[in-house]
Amino acid sequence: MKRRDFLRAAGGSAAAAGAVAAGTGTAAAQPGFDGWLDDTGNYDGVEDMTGNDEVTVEVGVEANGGAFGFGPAAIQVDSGTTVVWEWTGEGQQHNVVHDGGNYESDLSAEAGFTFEHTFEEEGVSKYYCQPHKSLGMKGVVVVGEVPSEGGGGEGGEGGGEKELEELGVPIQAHWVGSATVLGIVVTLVYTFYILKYGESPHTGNTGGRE
Ligand SMILES: [Cu+2]
Repeated sequence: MKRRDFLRAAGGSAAAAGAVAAGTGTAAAQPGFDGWLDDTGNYDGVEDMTGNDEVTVEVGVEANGGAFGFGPAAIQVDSGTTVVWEWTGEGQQHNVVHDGGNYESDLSAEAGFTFEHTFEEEGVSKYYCQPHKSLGMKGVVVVGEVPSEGGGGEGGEGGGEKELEELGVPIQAHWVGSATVLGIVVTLVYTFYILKYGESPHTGNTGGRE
């Protein structure tokens, strides 16, 4: 009887552990910029840097398998803001090249090297580092409003479904986390009662019910 109780308690713990594993999915509620940052390892959403005349983006932050990232990868600024890119000196030679030719820096590997551009026009400005573009060293400057998912192709009503999807992931993860805690507590309480009061008459007789 002791061994069966132990197995029951162990089974409960295993179920709880399974729930933990199922809850490790990550949410991706962030604009994709038409896939521009799909292979950019350090992109985790657009950083709001509005309200500043001048902001700084680091060139050569740890990302994409080395010091091959812009930090932050995506920023939001107001019209008229000057973005200053500052080289960390890590990851060999980098540059800042606009995808469209509006601005382009020199190549440099020097810590403290800077390049700046003032963004007047509202919109999304995509840029990359020429030597490490294929590794995912890319960035975005959003001037003004951050576009909705998909880059502006969808209207207000069509976007509703996407928003629900985005909300669904964190809610599910939260629910699984609560279920895990509940499962552990139930297992502990069950084990405590079995140890204290012994086996109840009905334990092990699960076949009798429908
Ligand atoms: Cu680079």
